[in-house]
Amino acid sequence: MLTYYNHLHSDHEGKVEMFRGALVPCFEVPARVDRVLAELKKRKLGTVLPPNPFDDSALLGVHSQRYLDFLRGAWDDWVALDPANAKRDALPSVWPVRTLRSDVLPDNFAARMGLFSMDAGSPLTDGTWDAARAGADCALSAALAVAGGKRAAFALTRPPGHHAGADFFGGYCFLNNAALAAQALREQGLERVAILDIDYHHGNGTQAIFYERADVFYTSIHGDPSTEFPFYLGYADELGAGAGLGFNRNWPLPRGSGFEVWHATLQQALQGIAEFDAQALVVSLGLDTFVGDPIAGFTLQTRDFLQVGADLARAGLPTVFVFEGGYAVADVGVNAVNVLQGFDQ
Ligand code: Q9C
Ligand code: ZN
Repeated sequence: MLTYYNHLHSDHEGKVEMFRGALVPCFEVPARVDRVLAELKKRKLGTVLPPNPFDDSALLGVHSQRYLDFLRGAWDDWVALDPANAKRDALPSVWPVRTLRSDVLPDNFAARMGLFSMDAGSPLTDGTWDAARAGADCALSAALAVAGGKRAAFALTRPPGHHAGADFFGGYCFLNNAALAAQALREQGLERVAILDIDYHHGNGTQAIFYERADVFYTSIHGDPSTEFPFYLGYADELGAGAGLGFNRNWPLPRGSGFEVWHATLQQALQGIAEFDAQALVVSLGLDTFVGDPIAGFTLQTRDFLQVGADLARAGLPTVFVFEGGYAVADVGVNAVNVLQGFDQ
């Protein structure tokens, strides 16, 4: 498995996230990717390369200019408020919900943080832009490798991406790596691209980015948003809109679901991808479906991930894997590489 490894991922290292009214240590930590890299090397599963650099303009097919301008400058703006902020993560605290305006662009930093975010669980730090930006390069590099004829490639990066929308961060995500990969495949001439999201959480950002498009089919298996993050998207009745009607399919499963039901659901999602007649596949590879995950509720076992990889290979499509969630740090390396090895065999 050709892997593009984000060598700058550890520049993004949040200290705390808001959880049930308290600031708690971050779950989304650099060790997650370190574990996957160590396991890839241990099993000698192909070449590991740094990403190729892409121009910022490559992000504009997915993200808005004003969001990118905000994100690039946010840390310096935060520290400019108070030099003591250099030692603190930036978190939002106010949001433009219904009846408030999201077309304005306040000067106030807290107001801009809220305008461009969806939760207070995603700390923005000194290295967030550099890490996320290099992660986008990994996703674009993997997409170009696959468009150029590679059977598969893996973007090994953090922070993750699938909760990030065209103009907001949240759910630990800042730039939507899977969406960038899908858009790059389209721009390389692949006419129909499917995104299969198997992270425990619904990829609200990815869904929203492609919701009105017929050329990118988004399908996701995830914890029922009625009880699970991101709560406000990911229901079964979200089928796409406008030209995109029929090109979005969600498979919410109750908290506590195990591999038997999850695996049967995967076959249904793959059938949708086959019916769409996809020419390439992007997999949002979250490993937080694992039984030991501290913030999720499915019960997949380590061995199950080998089977998942084998099932994905049977789709027979050029495939870009993008690393998303998975917070059982001691197991995330073995679980992720099991998917990739199951795919390669
Ligand atoms: N403190 C991804 O897996 N907060 N994001 C959960 C636990 C949000 C997860 C509360 C979870 C987002 C990419
Ligand atoms: Zn997740």
